[in-house]
Amino acid sequence: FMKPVDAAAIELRIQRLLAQRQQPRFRILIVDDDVMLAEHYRLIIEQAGMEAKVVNDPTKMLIGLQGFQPDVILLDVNMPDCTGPELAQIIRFKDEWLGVPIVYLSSETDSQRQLDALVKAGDDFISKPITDQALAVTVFARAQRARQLAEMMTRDSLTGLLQHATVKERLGDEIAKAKRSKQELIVVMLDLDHFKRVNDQYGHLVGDQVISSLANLLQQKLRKTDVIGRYGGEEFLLALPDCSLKKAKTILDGIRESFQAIPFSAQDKPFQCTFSAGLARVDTSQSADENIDRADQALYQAKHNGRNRVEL
Ligand code: GH3
Ligand code: MG
Ligand code: MG
Ligand code: MG
Repeated sequence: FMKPVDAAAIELRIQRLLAQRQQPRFRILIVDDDVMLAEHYRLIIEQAGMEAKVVNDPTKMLIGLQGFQPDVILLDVNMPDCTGPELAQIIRFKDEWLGVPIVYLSSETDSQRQLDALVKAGDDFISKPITDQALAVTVFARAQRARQLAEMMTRDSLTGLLQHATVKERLGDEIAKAKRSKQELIVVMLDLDHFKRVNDQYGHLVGDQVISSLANLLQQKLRKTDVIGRYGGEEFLLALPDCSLKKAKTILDGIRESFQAIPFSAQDKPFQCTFSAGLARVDTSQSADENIDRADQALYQAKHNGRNRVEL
């Protein structure tokens, strides 16, 4: 009864979409005890330009999840040893998988049992038979939505930079990487100078524009591998991998000079804005917080020494 996979047209469209957005391919975890069927789904999904991983033994699903980080889980309902809804409940217990959409794909036609499955855990129910094209498009749409939401959670809405918790997490990752590679890693705390005055004189909206401008400048001037986050209101946290203290100081001084040269204006009055920054070389035996703390102390020195400065 299996039709040949006919997804070439979708694949082209989806590949083009992905290329435009420059994001990694969507990852789909297929959990189904039927080996032939699971392979068929895998083929459809791979031909539509997504990555697929198959788990046939439901008790091995958690192992399948490890390291794969799926964007969508396609879950069979009726399996030996463990049912789909039972698996879905287990997945939902783990914080790290909380946001991953679970889509049942089953020939279960009893609508009460379909509802029971969704009430237990899960997000959607695809009833078979379904065309290859509809399956590919449904999975793709789900994955795209999940990525958008995940992206929204990690980004600050004003600047598009990583938000507080995410940038700290990423700093932790970079510290682990630096420990392995034995490369130097620099952490930077950056804070706008006398920013209360900007808000008081020109209003909060203008203040927001200044914050966005600095965020844009940081993204322009730093490398793709550098980590840039909005740590607090007008505070930024940076992690610069494979960088010496001396080089980081030169880079930050360059950004500092570019920033103070930006001609802001409000109420027909031109004004300038500056920031201070504190740098610290990461000690990989210390936690992210301890390293941030040392950058913060250097920032305090920069403020103390007159602002519009970068201190080590
Ligand atoms: P300092 O040079 O010592 O840092 O002086 P400061 O005035 O910048 O002092 P501080 O860092 O303590 O104050 C930060 C101010 O930034 C307070 C708050 O009104 C403002 N601020 C914080 N977040 C935002 C934001 O998202 N938008 C705007 N417009 N202002 C903000
Ligand atoms: Mg089955
Ligand atoms: Mg501040
Ligand atoms: Mg400030």
